[in-house]
Amino acid sequence: MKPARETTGDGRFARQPNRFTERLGPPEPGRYRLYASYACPWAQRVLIVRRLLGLEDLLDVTIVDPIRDERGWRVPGGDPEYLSELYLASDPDYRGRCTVPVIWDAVEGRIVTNDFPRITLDLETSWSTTPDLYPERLRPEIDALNEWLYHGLNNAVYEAGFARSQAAYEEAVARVFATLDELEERLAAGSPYLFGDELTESDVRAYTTLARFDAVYHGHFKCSVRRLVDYPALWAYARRLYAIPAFGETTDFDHIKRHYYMTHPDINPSRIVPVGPAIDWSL
Ligand SMILES: N[C@@H](CCC(=O)N[C@@H](CS)C(=O)NCC(=O)O)C(=O)O
Repeated sequence: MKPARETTGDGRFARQPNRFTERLGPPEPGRYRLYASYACPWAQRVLIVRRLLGLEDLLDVTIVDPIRDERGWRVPGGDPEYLSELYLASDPDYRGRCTVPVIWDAVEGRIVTNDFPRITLDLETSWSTTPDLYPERLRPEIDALNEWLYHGLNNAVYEAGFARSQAAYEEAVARVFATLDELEERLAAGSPYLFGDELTESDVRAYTTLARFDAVYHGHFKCSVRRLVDYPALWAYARRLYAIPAFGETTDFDHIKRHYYMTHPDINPSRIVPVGPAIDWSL
């Protein structure tokens, strides 16, 4: 993290805006490449949706090395060597963090988008609607739930972990657990997914944070009031999603743990990666 630029006066983490926000055009084989990390919850969303929609032949993927150093994400195989080269090729004045997920246009030789909340929605509406992960009749409700999930869970765990004051940390943690409590209640009513029997974009967004919760957010980001496994309905829901290949096969706990524990030296200066937790994700 780059705390100085993204920390407010009262110690809150304020995420940088997304620099590249162009909408994705229609698919063209060989043209677009996704750069993603298995460690990153925002990038895993795109990996899940790509797989659910069967877009493997339309959207190429490069998985970056999970360990980031001061030069940022490294690309195994070395073309380019660092993700930052793509950012600078697209905008030589770019000074922000060079983040995944990002979509590269190989025809024009530039980044189209690193606007993570928009990428999956574009794939779901312009690339394939089978299955329909963003059904038109549910869009207002999905959008509202996604906003709530972002502020209460997806981004709130980062706000807890990257807080630079006790007050900012405590406020974020309270939001995280209020959100988990409410999700537990919603799922305890008996539906398999957040919108009943239909798997939607909201499930993808909830999942990538839940999958990391006990492995890294509980310890590394100090979201330690309760664990995911302490919530019966939520834990069953997370495992139900994990059992779907698009979710389970893009979940790499080794990348997740090594990335978080080895890449934020101000939070974990020893860079030692915990051995546990021993959790059985099978149904
Ligand atoms: N694009 C968003 C979210 C994506 C994001 O934060 N990705 C992280 C990984 S989870 C990343 O690539 N970080 C690179 C860095 O901090 O240098 C942002 O700029 O904050």
